[in-house]
Amino acid sequence: MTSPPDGASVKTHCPYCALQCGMTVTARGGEVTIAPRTDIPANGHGGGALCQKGWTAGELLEPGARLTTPLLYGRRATWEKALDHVSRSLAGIRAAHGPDGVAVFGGGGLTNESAYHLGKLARVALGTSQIDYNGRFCMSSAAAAANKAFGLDRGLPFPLTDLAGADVVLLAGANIAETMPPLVRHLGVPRLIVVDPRLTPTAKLAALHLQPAPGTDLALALGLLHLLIAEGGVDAAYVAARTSGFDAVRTSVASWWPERVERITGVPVARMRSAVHMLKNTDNAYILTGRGAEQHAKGTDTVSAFVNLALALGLPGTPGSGYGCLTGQGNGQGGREHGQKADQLPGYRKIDDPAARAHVAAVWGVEPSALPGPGRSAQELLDALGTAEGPRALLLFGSNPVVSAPRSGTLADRLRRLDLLVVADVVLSETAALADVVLPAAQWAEQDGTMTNLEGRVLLRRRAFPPPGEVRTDLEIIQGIAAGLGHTWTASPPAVFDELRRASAGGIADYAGITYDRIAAETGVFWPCPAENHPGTPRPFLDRFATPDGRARFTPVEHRPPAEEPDDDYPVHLTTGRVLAQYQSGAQTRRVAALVEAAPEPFVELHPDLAAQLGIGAGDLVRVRSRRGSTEAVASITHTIRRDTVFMPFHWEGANRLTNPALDPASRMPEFKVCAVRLEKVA
Ligand SMILES: Nc1nc2c(c(=O)[nH]1)N[C@H]1C(S)=C(S)[C@@H](COP(=O)(O)OP(=O)(O)OC[C@H]3O[C@@H](n4cnc5c(=O)[nH]c(N)nc54)[C@H](O)[C@@H]3O)O[C@H]1N2
Ligand SMILES: Nc1nc2c(c(=O)[nH]1)N[C@H]1C(S)=C(S)[C@@H](COP(=O)(O)OP(=O)(O)OC[C@H]3O[C@@H](n4cnc5c(=O)[nH]c(N)nc54)[C@H](O)[C@@H]3O)O[C@H]1N2
Ligand code: SF4
Ligand SMILES: [Mo]
Repeated sequence: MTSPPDGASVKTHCPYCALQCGMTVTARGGEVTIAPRTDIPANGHGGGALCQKGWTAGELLEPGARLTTPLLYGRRATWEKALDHVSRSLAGIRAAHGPDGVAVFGGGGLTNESAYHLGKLARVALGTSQIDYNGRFCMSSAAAAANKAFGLDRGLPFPLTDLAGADVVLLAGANIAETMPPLVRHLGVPRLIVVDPRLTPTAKLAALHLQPAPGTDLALALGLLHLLIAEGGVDAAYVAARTSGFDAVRTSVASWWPERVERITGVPVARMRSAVHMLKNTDNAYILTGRGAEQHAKGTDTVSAFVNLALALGLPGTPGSGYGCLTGQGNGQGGREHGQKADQLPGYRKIDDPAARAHVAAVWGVEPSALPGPGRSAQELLDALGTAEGPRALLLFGSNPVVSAPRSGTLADRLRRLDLLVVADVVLSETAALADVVLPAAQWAEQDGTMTNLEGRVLLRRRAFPPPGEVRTDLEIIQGIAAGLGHTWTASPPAVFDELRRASAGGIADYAGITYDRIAAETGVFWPCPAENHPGTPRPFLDRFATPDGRARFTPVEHRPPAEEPDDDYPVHLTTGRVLAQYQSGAQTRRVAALVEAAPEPFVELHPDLAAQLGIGAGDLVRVRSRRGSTEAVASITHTIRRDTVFMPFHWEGANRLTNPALDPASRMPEFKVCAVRLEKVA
């Protein structure tokens, strides 16, 4: 890969979230300047915005915080030595335990090319079924519900710019003012309905705030649909023409009368009625879900309940309205399409579909029978590591599960029990610090590749300058590991992308017609795009849904309580999430000075009444304990949270020692958003 000359400005995209705001990166004599692009719609209606994380992203590129050489058992090593150790260990583990003795874990921040090659590394070079990725912790419940309802999972099945025409937007469990600030600009002046147990900065913008107890959105959505039906607000013509299964859903919500829902959720009936009135009295409404509604052991059913509401209102596939999931990670959308998921092959194909296996095997030049079947989901995979039946080795790219996985207190022990842990990362994350072999990876502005943002728009990240030290790109690292296993693969992003296009051709997420040149010329191309003369598909559901009969499916679902409810020992709900200035496990943002200044330390948000009851004052150090572990955090006392609930961000190691790994049966999503805790002031 060549780099542009010193001082040249390169058009690329932000290293962080799924909005993938456009930015120009200019390096002059080692100084990096970042500016927002105006040609990329994501940056806000009219263009030009970045959040604080985006503005300060240049600091990530400074060598100080970076890994610059491979580490072998904590010592600097050459690539040759490190890769030689990896291939010899892998050979031994495979000989002793079979191909499933080796596991691979990927990330939704990797480029499409890297995610695709990581899947191929697992299925072809290692022959293992044991691959999954952190997207399982992210939008997997929304994906499962969208696949059921629409036959296709594209976070937003419409361009962001459509939201400018919205009159009413219901945001269920999304705090976009902190997690995707430029998205707020897309909303024009709609009337917002925000569903969140906290009065977040987003809820403060809302015309109506519904403040349910964590883990009760499903009951709330059933209650809203009950009211909509009772008030004659169902779009009967749409339901007849474009959907199937409404009768069963109508019957199933009949017993969800509003007073019952108020008892479960704590949301007053009058507020539910207001929400229904706002939604039914407009032709331009959107329902959008975020992690607050989704990260539950019933997340899939909860999203199905919101989709049912959207379908009854006639929103999906109707111009000027819709349902969407706000995908989170930079390549959270593309990362779930190209084969790093346990049950998937490239193009969003199913790994147990014989036709899908035949197509992908032909592209990979292997027999379909040589491809492994589905493996364990992320949390089940992490739980199996180091056990008698589980994998003995893990290759981990682009995730920091020691901080971000639920019940994280036991994970470090399991990782230590492995025969081999290899981590490819940009920095020495908490997880990398436990690795036998650490491989220094290039990051966003140092490598070319494509990213698919939350709209399903395939974008191009460009290399602005070469990586420091001996750092290699993920594709080069995968190439090196594959070579040790006897495979000669390219590490050239366009060449890998061309292969991905062929592997995805004819699949649900069809990239066959997308090229780097086209993306650059058109500022992104929406999938599916089956041919180079195909315009791409910004709104896939306008004429029909991707189900066999073209109709969207209503799914009857029932409310149930969270896996763990407060009791005498653990009397308070804990919910977790994000703050504006930190990103995810914090591996990157805890190394950026301005962001550390803005959000320096772990805290726990609690209501003044609860604080008074527990004798806790603002700024006190508090021990928070659950059945799985305990951690300490500074008390932040605020009226914006329910009395029965506390909130902790998960950007620091600690919050996830408390969380409950109860899994959703369909998506295998852990219940990050609700568990039971008790709090005490640290003396
Ligand atoms: N600043 C920042 N931005 C980010 C990220 C980041 O780490 N930091 N990460 C990116 C990623 S990967 C993702 S997935 C997105 C996530 O984006 P969001 O979904 O907006 O983020 P969260 O803070 O996880 O959750 C949103 C809200 O859910 C609420 N909530 C908690 N429990 C419940 C519940 O039971 N029901 C409801 N309705 N709400 C509940 C929380 O109070 C919180 O305000 O953000 C992306 N953008
Ligand atoms: N309690 C609680 N836990 C949660 C959540 C929650 O709401 N509450 N949210 C969940 C969600 S939605 C998500 S998405 C996960 C995310 O959690 P993680 O998977 O831990 O995500 P990151 O912290 O983004 O980790 C990405 C890692 O990859 C590295 N990296 C960055 N760029 C590259 C690259 O190009 N190549 C390589 N090889 N490495 C790179 C970064 O330095 C970092 O160490 O956390 C989940 N955990
Ligand atoms: S909103 Fe997301 S993509 Fe945009 S600058 Fe902030 S972190 Fe980057
Ligand atoms: Mo996420």
